[in-house]
This record gives sequence, structure tokens and C-alpha cells, in this order.
Amino acid sequence: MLKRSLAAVLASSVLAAAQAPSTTYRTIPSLTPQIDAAPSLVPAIYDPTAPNAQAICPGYKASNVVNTTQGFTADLTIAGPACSAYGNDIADLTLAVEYQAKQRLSVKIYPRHLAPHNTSLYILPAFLTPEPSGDGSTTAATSDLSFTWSNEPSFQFKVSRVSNGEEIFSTYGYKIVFEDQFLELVTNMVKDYNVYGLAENIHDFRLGNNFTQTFYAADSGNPIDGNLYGTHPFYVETRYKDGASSLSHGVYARNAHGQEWLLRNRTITYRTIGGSFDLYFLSGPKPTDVIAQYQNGIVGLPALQMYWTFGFHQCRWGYENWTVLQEVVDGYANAGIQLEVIWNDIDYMNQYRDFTNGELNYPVGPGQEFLARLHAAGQHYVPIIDSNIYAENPSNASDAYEPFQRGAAMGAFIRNPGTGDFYYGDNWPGFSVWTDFLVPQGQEFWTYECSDWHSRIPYDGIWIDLSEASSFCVGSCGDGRLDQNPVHPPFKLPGEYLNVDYEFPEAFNITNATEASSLSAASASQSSANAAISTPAIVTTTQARTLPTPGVRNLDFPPYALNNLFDGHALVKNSIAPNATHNDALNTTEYEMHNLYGHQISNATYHALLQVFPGRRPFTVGRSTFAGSGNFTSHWGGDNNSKWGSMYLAIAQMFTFAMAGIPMFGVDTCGFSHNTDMELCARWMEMDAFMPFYRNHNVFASVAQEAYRWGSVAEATRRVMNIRYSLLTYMYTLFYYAHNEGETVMRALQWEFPDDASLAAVDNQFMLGPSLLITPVLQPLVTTVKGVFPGVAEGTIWYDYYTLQPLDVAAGENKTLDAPLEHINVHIRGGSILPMQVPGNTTETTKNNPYELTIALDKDGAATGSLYLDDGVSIAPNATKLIHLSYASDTLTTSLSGSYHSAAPLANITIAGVPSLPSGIDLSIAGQPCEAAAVTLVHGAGVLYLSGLEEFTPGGAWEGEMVLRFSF
Ligand code: MIG
Repeated sequence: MLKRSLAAVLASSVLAAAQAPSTTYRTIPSLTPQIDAAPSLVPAIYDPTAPNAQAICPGYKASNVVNTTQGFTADLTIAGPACSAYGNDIADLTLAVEYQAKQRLSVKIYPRHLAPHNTSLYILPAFLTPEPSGDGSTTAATSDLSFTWSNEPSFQFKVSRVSNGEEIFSTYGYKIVFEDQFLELVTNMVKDYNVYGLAENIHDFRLGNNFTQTFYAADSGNPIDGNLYGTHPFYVETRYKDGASSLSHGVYARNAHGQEWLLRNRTITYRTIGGSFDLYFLSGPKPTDVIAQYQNGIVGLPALQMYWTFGFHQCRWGYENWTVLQEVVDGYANAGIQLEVIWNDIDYMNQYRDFTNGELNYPVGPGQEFLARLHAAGQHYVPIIDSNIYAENPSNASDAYEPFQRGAAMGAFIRNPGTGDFYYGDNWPGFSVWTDFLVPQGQEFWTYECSDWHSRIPYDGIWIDLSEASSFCVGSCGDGRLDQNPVHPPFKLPGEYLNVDYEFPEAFNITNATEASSLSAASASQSSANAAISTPAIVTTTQARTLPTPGVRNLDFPPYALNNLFDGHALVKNSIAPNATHNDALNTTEYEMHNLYGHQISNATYHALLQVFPGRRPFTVGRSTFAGSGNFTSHWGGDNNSKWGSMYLAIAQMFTFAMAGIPMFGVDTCGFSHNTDMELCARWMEMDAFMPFYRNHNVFASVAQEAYRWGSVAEATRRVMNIRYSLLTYMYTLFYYAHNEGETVMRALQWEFPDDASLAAVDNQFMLGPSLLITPVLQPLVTTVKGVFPGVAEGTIWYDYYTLQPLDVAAGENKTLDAPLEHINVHIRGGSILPMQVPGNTTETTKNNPYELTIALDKDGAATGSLYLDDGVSIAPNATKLIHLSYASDTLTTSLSGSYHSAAPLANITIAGVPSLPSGIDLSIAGQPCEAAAVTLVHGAGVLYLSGLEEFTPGGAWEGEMVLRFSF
């Protein structure tokens, strides 16, 4: 009732706005930008006066070694006077070394006298992210890894690989520093080391030795080398031996605090602002072994995704109403391009409040009709949910917001320790609160709201945004003034200013010379108009480094200043402040939980969706992630740019998430910020067709970028979309192996060919599974692209995906390939069998279409592949089927396990690498000979085409084991 009267107010102001277009449709007070002012700090890594802990701290001495079942413990005692580098030294520590598995060694150093999970020295509990223990049997005698230590000059340790004695991690020559707000250790590294991972970063795949990874979740776009959304303190190091082999190992530091990894010449320095050292060393020896050991043994395997999530997704910020959404759905249909999922950004909400619908532009009734049509067409809908909850205006009854009321009554929101009331920050809706997922009522609240809203708007999955958690002001800025709500954020919204200054991609002035020149004229004349509505600059003070106070932690301004990328670098900038306090018994603070907020809200959303869709795999896409988030969420790369460089860096970002156990990853195709253009969008649609999560999304007020907006983009997309849909079953099978064994889906060339040192840094090409090599065009104005084709010296054959002709490429050659605008180079690795299906207009129709096999023979005339089938939605499907395909000695055989029934027949088989037309063919299914004369056989240019097979498998391609033998 109250809501309706608000709607009436809104409606009348919209009418007024329609009559007088110069007024905005509702006036809400704008917060001054000053509300986001924080003192400016000098990050420690750039502060010449910052203490050098290695120089001033005393280190520790180990004593009292006690053997345990799988290792030992020892006391570490501070070896001199406290140094108070950036905190209060902890004099007594425990060292615990455990040979947890043959391939995994754990080394923990933690305070000896403090109960675990003590809030003043927070030790990350296992319920937040897995903490593996020993397998009960491995010991130093059977481990791949060995641990050695010394007390001279102070406690130092090294981890070595037993097989060849090489040191993979060594603090020798450096001290252990352990303070309440600062921990440091330094490992020696080999020269020019090859280190990968440490997601999330926007950086080359091979991280190099001049890079600092800061982990402090930030609502910060895609800054090159700056901290952004996710924290995955895990790296893989590869060491190449004599040019012909390599060994890889991994290091995971289980700690969620703000932290920094300083990759430097011959060392890596690891620093955190709290917690403990909780290190895991993995022995590999291949990069993919390390990745599997990390996922399978430590953080957990990635969630299985629903089959339909591999279809194509369209999103944008700025879809004004259901009608526009319908137009986009129709636009794809009219262009003959598959669209599986339409998304909504914050536009659908009533004044940016979660779990509401704008009553004018996104009313519930018409929304239900829209969704019924969408679902009937086999399509899906995924809306955004922001991490903030609007705090209603207490002095305006018509501003009532029920989700806030319900959560407040449950005490489900994070608190301001200063007032004891909730912590009121600011985000899109105005002053807001954040759900506290450390207490059960947080989950209860979230589940209720997700279910309640689903009863009105039957969405199919949820997109979680702003989970760093982002706040647009410093501190609990809403205290005492919630009656100003709703307030306008302290900056202009996109669309509130003239957007002619939005940039276009590189070379737009060449590809679109006329438009570019008229835009630059418009830009000049309108920049003064923009200036007139610009907001005042924030005035800030500077603040010297804080000094440790005995017995007290400085949460908001810790003595060690992280290189947080926001202006002034303070931790209180642009997110809920470190001192914001949870309702759990320990009164855990955001100082400890900050990097886990996104992890927790994604987990809570997963569990909410389990209630909404019992038994069904939840589909959530989250922005801020932590080690282990892949168990329950997927991730998109966040706010990238419509720039060629941003497209290129997406590949490395994708690799790091594959390592982190979040294979369901994709970026905003065609670019999020700024305007895209035809050429960039065409190339990007082509590339991302091979990324697991394939979504086009962009910012409000930039040019529209649905794939049908330009003829060439539409054509490029149609071609590549049909390839993607043909390969859905291949991609789904890769996910099955990711979910079950920690195999990767998207792959760096280095992972598939770990012994080839020339591939150590390749991040402009990638593989999809073991069989497909993608060589995207990553620059404007070209019609060729260069790529490398590994394994050729050992006899690997690469077939062009389209012609099935073997590529003529020499070992080590950087091969130039034709790459007309509407074409992406895809090569099949000899030795592969690709299970495929005739592409339909949705994933569901594709799933029911006939199967085809593409067999690419290796130099020995052999190939293998596999195929996994289930119902595509259930967490625990009641039937599955795994099919192994193999070809050798001119014979294709299938082997089957499981009982899932797919009714689609097998229609065609195409075999590349066959020298001539066979003279005879024998086919048997389930031991029964078939009358193979009905099969059509055509041979040309080394390719054998079989068609007309469907009549032999009318009840389904995989019901009986098949033997297909050719004679020549
Ligand atoms: O403050 O919801 O990364 O994808 O379009 C910006 C609006 C909030 C950030 C997300 C972006 C989304 C945008 N959001």
C-alpha cells in the first residue's frame, strides 16, 4: 500500500517530466563528493621512509621439536627485542609441518598462546574456505617434497623436490616477521622465474619479476596491475630444464587479509596485514597437475553448471524497460543469432533497491508475461542483485522498504562499532546496509528475499555485483541522516552528462573517419556543457604512517599501507570500512572479512537458489571471489574497456581463473566501458565464443553493442555461434572433468605443452580443452594473425577447423594465418575426436539434435575423445553416461558407461587425415552387424565423410557400443 502511493508520486513526476523535459523525474538530494574523502597515505612499497622489516626485525629461533603422525611441530621464539615494524610482534609462535599427501606439504606458523580464531589475531576458520588436513599416511619418507630448516642466523626453512633436490621455496637468508598487523616472509627464486596465477589481476599471464600483486577487494574496473575484485593467493611456478622438459610446483597461502606479493628479481616477498602463515606446497610436476592438486586437494572442485548456461548471454546497463528487453530478444531472433539468456542490470529495480521492480518501467505483471514468453521459447533470464540493501527513510512512511525491515528485525546486517547500530554506507539506492553472512540470520534473510522475489519474477539465476563490498562513501556516512534517503550517489550517473567524450577503440578514426571527426567537433563544443554540471573535487588531507600501539590494532589505518589503488590508498575508500563489525560471537570485523565478502554472498546466493530450485544446480555469477569460490559460483571479469588491449588481457585473466578453480569465466564481450565499434566487437564476439561464460555487456550511455547492430558483427557472430553450439557437448564434457577431477577447460598452451619453453609466456592464443587451439585477432586494421602451433617437432598435426586440412607449419614457426574480419582461426589437434551436434537455436534444441563426430587423426592414424551426458540441470542426476571414443587401426570404437538416455541419433562422422576412400566398411552396434551399405562415404583432400548413419541409431547414438571398421 505504501509502495503504491510512492509509485503514484513517481508516476506524476514522470508525467511532469514529460511535459517539461528539462527537469529530472525525481529530485533527490545529492551527496557531496566530500563524503568519500579519506586521508591520503603513502603505500609502503613506495614509501622511502617505511621500515625494512628484514633489517630491523629479530626473526625467530626454533626449539622443542615434537614429531607428529605426518610431520612435526616446533616452538618459534622471537630472537631479540620486538621490532614493531608495522604491528606488535608476537613473541611465541608454533611451527607445524605436515606431509599431508605425496604431492602436498603444509607449513603453518601461528601464535602459540592464542586460541584459534581470536579476533585480535584472526586465524582463518575452515568454514570460510577449506583447510585440508593430512591423508593419515604420507610422511617425510614418502612425500615428493622435503622440508629442511635451520636456526642460523635465525629460523629459516626450505621446501625441496625430493626427486632432484631442487629448492622450490626457501626463506634462507631472510627472517620470519610475525606481528599482529604485519606478517612477512621472503623466498629466494631462480633467475627469470616463470610464475603464474595470483588472481585476480589484469596483467600478462607470465607475471614476471617486476610486479606487486595487492589483494584488497576493490570496486575498481580493470586496472592494469592494480588490485581489483578477487583474492586467490595461489601461484604455479614452472622451471624449464635443458630446453626439453620442465617441472612445475605450486604455492598457496591460505590467508584472507589484505596482502601483497612482491615479485622481484630473485625473490618473492609475501606480506599480509594479519592472520597466520598457512602455506601449502604442491609438487605437480606438470602445471595441470598443480592446478588439479590445488582444486582437488585444497579449495574444492568447481561447481557443475547447467547446460543452458553455456548458451549465449546478452546484457547491458541501460535496458530501460521490458519492451526494450523484448526488442533485444527479437533483435537476435530476427538476425538469426542464438540468444539463450537475456540479462537485466540495475535498471529494473525500483530506485536501485534489491528485490524490487520499478513499477513504471519494469512492473511485475508485464514482467511475468515477458518471462513466460521467454521461457516458452527455451530462453532464460538472469537479473543483477547488488550487495547493498537500501536503508529506508525512517521519517517517511511512504519510503518503507520491506527487505530492510525484515533484515533489521533479524539483526542480519553488519554494524558500526561506534554506534552499535547498523553500518550505513552509501551505494546506488542511497544510504545502505550490508547483510552479515557470518551469522545464520544473514543466510535466512538472503534466502527469504531471493525466494520471495522469485515468486513474483521467476528468474533463472542471479548476478551478484558490488560484492567487494563497494560503498560510495567513507565510513558509516549515513549515521544520523537516513531521513535524507533516498540520496543520490556523490557523483554523476552515466547519462546525466553528455557522453560524446566516451572513447572509441583504437583505429576508430581510420575505420570510421567521418563519424570520428564529427564526434570530435561535438565533443569540443559540449565539453563546456559537461564542465557546467561537473562535481567539485574532493579535498583530502595527507596522513603519515600510523605507528603500532601495544595491544591494539588500528583497523582502518593499519601501519602497513597497502597499495590500494584508490586515490589516497586508504582502506576506507570505496568500500565498507575495515572496522565495520559482524554480529558473530567474536565480533569479527571487515578488517578480517573484507576479501571474503564476495565469497560469502555468492555462497549465500548459491544456498538461496538451492531453496528456490530444489535439486537444481544454482547459477550465480559473482564479482568478488576468494580461494574456493568456484565451489559455488562463476565469475565475470568485471568492468573492462572497449579497447583492443582489454580484449587481449581477458585471455590471461581467464587463465588465472582456470587455475583458481573458477572455469566458468568470461568477460564483457565487446567491452564494458566506453564505446565499442564494429571491428572490435566482431573480433571479440568471435574470441569469446570459445570462453565458457559468453556474455556481451556494456555500460549505460555508450553505444549499443548487441551482436546484430552491425552487419559484419552479426555475420561473424552467426558463424562462430554455430560453431559454439555445435561444440556445446564438448564444452559440457570438459566441465564434467573440471568438476570431477580439477581438469581445466580453457587452457594456456603452456599447460598442454609444458616442456616447450617457448610457450612460457604465450597469452594471445588459448586452447579449449585438449583439442582446440584458438588464435584470435587482437588488433585493429589487420586481416592476418600470427600464431604458434606447438608439438610440431614431435609430430603434432594441426587441422584447420573449417577445411580440415593439415596446417603447413614448421616447428617453432610464428605462422601467419588469414583472418578476414568474419573469421576466427580455430585448429584441431591431431589425435582428437570432437563430439558435436547440429546447432539449434537454443541449447535445448541443440541437445536434441543429431550427433556428429569430427575425428582428426594424429601421425599414427589414431584419435581419442569423450562425451559426458546427463539431464543438464540436476545436482545429483539420476542417470549419467560417459562415452569414450577411440580410433586406431582404421577402426572407431565407443565404450559406454552409465544409463542416461539421449534420443538423438548419430548422423555423420568426418575423419581428417585419411589418405584414400576405403574399399569396405563394417559396422556393428551392441555386437549386432549393421547393413552398412546404406552409409554414404565421400572422400576428398584427405578427409573422409560418412553420412546417413542415423538409421542405425534411431533410438539414440549412445545406446550400444559401436565398432566401425574401414578396409582399404
Ligand atoms: O557501480 O550495475 O561491474 O557490470 O553494469 C557500477 C551497474 C555497478 C558494476 C558492474 C557492471 C554493472 C554496473 N555495476
